[in-house]
Amino acid sequence: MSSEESVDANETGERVLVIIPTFNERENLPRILDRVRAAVPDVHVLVVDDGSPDGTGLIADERAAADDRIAVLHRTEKNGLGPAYFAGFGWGLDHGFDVLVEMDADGSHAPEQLPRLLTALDHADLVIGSRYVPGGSVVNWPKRRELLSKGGNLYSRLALGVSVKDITAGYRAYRAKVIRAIPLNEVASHGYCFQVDLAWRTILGGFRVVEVPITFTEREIGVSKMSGNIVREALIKVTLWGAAHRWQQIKGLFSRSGERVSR
Ligand SMILES: Nc1nc2c(ncn2[C@@H]2O[C@H](COP(=O)(O)OP(=O)(O)OP(=O)(O)O)[C@@H](O)[C@H]2O)c(=O)[nH]1
Ligand SMILES: [Mg+2]
Repeated sequence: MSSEESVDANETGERVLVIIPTFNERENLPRILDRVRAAVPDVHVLVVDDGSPDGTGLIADERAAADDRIAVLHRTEKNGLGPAYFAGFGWGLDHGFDVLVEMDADGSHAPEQLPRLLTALDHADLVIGSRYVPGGSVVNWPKRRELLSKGGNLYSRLALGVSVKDITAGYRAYRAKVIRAIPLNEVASHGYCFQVDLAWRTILGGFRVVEVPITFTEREIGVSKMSGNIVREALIKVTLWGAAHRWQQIKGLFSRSGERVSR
């Protein structure tokens, strides 16, 4: 699709782009694309493939050739989830979309629940598909993985002082204006902590964040890209952001009391 082409609006009048990052998802990609088409027929899809050695990019090209609402962004090497999404966001903004959705290729994020996220966007700038609000759930997760996720969320909530229950979640719908307001080139996070980074910047920017419950289902096919490095990066960065924020607050208190004294 070229930038001159118009973008069809969905039922709500918003032009929605679902961004699906892929690395070695050849079996999962056709399934997720079929499910998206069936559940939300009008949305556009952008597959962002990091040169998957298993040929996922070719499958994406075939699907794009057969469906003018599917496009593919090919990147030459595996460069992390954050940069893949940022490239997808840039493409979405360039092509005039109003809503940018993040969705995994492995079936963990049910396309059937996307209407729920899009409806909630009527009263929000970022909607997070949440496993940890009432009604949300996780299916087939090993205990260790669940503890890691819950621990990461609890730590982030405490360190940053935010109330979002699932700030690490990767099923999201952003209004384009939020992404436009965030200097993505300053978001250095490569691993999945870019999700925390973006939510944090969204909150600091004064945008409205809403969580809706989702059922998150562990991938059945393919290999997870989660690693110890990703967890370590998240832990260190969240701690630094929280400390920096508290420091700003403390400085603010001192300068306010200074003002009172000098008056
Ligand atoms: N383009 C691109 N996609 C990636 C990269 N790393 C992961 N992905 C994709 O991002 C999505 C999430 O990756 P997963 O490996 O499922 O990670 P996860 O869901 O956090 O971890 P699991 O719960 O263990 O599956 C999938 O669609 C992956 O193919 C990357 O470096 N580049
Ligand atoms: Mg996954």
